[in-house]
This record gives sequence, structure tokens and C-alpha cells, in this order.
Amino acid sequence: MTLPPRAEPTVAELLEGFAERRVGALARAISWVEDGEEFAGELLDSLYEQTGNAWRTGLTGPPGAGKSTLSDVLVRYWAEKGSQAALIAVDPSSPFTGGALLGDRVRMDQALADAGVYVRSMANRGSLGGMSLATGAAADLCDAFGFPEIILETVGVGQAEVDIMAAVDVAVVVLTPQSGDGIQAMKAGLMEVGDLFVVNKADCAGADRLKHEIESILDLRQTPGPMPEVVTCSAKLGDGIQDVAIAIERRRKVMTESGFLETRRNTRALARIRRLLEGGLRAEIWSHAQMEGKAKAALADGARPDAIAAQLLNEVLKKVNVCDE
Ligand SMILES: Nc1nc2c(ncn2[C@@H]2O[C@H](COP(=O)(O)OP(=O)(O)O)[C@@H](O)[C@H]2O)c(=O)[nH]1
Ligand SMILES: [Mg+2]
Repeated sequence: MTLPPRAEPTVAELLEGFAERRVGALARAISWVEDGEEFAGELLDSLYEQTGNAWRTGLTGPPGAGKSTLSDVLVRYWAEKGSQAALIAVDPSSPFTGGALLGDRVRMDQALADAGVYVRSMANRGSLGGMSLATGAAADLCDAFGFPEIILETVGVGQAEVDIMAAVDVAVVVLTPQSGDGIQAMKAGLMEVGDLFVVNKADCAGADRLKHEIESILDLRQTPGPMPEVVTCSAKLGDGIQDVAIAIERRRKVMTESGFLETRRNTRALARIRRLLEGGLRAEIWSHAQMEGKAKAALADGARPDAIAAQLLNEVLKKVNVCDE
């Protein structure tokens, strides 16, 4: 027996769900964003005024560093203080893995849901503009829904993770004393993106040495903004969690008071506009039949591909200018 397809809610229905704080509405809204559903933009527009109240914390670092374990204890810590969290676990790796790396996360979900935490996994579905756009919009939805704390946890380290970290208020890089994590972090560009460094697995040997190693690397960094702190903890044993939470809190305070947070949020909004603009143009330009036809004709005439591209770009730019006037 096949079930009839489930009817999609309308924007108005989802807004009603948000007003009544129904988690099902939030879940569906995030799916809209993930799938690029046609009314997602309208929904986000309607909710925009309700955003800007949540803190966005990113957690990144090599697989196995303890990001899931740490985010788990952090959201519980916040929940106990009366600050409910939404936790978005992101696997931005190629669509082929289908988010397989999120498995460890899923196992923890039920217990967290029972503690009042909203948990959501997002995997790369090959979405236009990349995962940082989709996760940014998902965070906006959690923000509008009224979660005061939002955690974005990534599964690994790579350019996509760095992009996601650039879209949070405070980016926490989690490393461990094992496996030369300090060097790995440097290679992956995490030293520039981190606002706070957590040396997890402090119950294992070498945590203090790694802490000093990170501090000496940070001394050389030329990234704008206040200097990051390095704290140690053992997420699994629950040791030092308060230190991590307090360090996050301190970082927010420093960033707010120095005006750096506002700058960062503006930069984030601009980067988002630029990405969407470029993505939109990219999608439009080639599908424009004339472009492809012209390119084919020029190729048949024996013109050089780069020269054809430059010529076509010029034509597009001229058109844009005409529209300006
Ligand atoms: N010894 C020790 N193990 C930990 C600690 N935190 C996490 N782990 C373990 O490290 C492994 C990877 O943790 P996980 O949170 O899944 O890492 P993720 O891949 O970064 O999300 C798991 O087996 C955890 O139990 C810790 O503080 N000390
Ligand atoms: Mg994990």
C-alpha cells in the first residue's frame, strides 16, 4: 500500500507553528532551506525581524577530537542554566557520503531531545551556494524560533568547515593531545578562524604541551580581533566544561565591547549576499540559452575558450550597466 504524499504546509501555517513554538514547524522549515524549496525565502523574510537574539557558537576540529561529546555536555550545561540550545550537526563533505559521518551524533539525539535540546543533522545535498548558506539559514530559523543558544558542530576540517565557522559569532576549535592536532589545525586554516581553542582529552598525556604549542602559534597570528584563549578540558569525564562555557562567555563579552562582534556580523551578512549573488549569477548565466549558443558558435569559428569567456562576460556587464540607468 502506498501512502498518499504528505501535503506541504503553507508559509502561513509554518509561521503559526513558529508562533506556537511547535518543533515540527522548525524541522519542516529547515528542510525547506535544505531542499531549496520555493517558499523558503518568503518564510525567512517573514521571520527576519525575529532573528538576531541568539548566540551562534561553532565547534570544529579533526574527526575524533571530541566535538560531539563536548557539544553534548555544553548544551546540557546551558540547559541547566535555563538557556535552551539548538544543535545543528553539519557534514559538509561531498554529497556522496550522505552524511555518514553524522552517525555518532544521531546516537546522542534522543537523550538530548529529552533535555529540551533541539538537535538537527544537515548533510551536503549538493545545495547551491554550499553548506555555509544552508546552515546559516537554518541557524536563522532556530534564532527566530527563540533558541538563545545555537551550536553548529562540523564533522571534520576543510574549506567548507572554515566557511561555516566564518558564519558564527564564536568559533571554537577542538583539538586533542593525540595525533599532532596542532599541526593539522594550522594546515586546515583553523588557527585563523578560531576564537577559542579547546584542548580536549586533558585526561590523556600531552594536553599542556599542546596548549603551549597552540599559544605560541597564536602569538604569530595576524588575524584581526581579540586574541583567542586556549583552555583544556575533558569532555568525556565532564572536567573543565564550566571553564569552556566561561571562556565562550568571556569571548562574547570582549567581542561585544570592542565592537568586533558587530563588525563580524556585518561581514557575515555581506559575505552571504555576495555568495548568493554569485551563486545566482552562475546558475543564471549558463542556463541562458543565448550564452551557450554564442559560445558554441564562437568555438566553431575557432576562437580561444578564454577569449570567448572574456567577450561574453563583457556583454553581460554591458547589459548590467544598461539596467543601471
Ligand atoms: N579520553 C577521552 N576521550 C574522549 C574525550 N572526549 C571524547 N572522547 C572520546 O573520543 C572519541 C571521539 O569523540 P567524538 O565526540 O565522537 O569526536 P568528534 O568526531 O570530534 O565528534 C569518542 O570515543 C569519545 O568517547 C575526553 O575528554 N577524554
Ligand atoms: Mg562528531
